[in-house]
Amino acid sequence: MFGQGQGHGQSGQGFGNLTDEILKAYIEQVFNKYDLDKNGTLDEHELTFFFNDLFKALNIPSEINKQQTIEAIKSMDQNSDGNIDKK
Ligand SMILES: [Ca+2]
Repeated sequence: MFGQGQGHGQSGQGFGNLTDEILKAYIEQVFNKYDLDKNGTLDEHELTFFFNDLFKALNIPSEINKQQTIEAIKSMDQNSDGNIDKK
């Protein structure tokens, strides 16, 4: 059929991996910046800083408080320990 070699370029499917790598690097940066006590998880205090910086970056004129952060953690927290783990 068509040449098998055509699928081995850096375009096409490779882009998905690239995006994943960028996302991982971004998460790593976020953790390095906001994990203030460097324990590998973001607690509600650290995440409040993260969300408020995110809103600023997105030009959303609102602030999140600690209670709202706790609610957000509940929806993201996979092992229910009150922290967001680096994945
Ligand atoms: Ca932490």
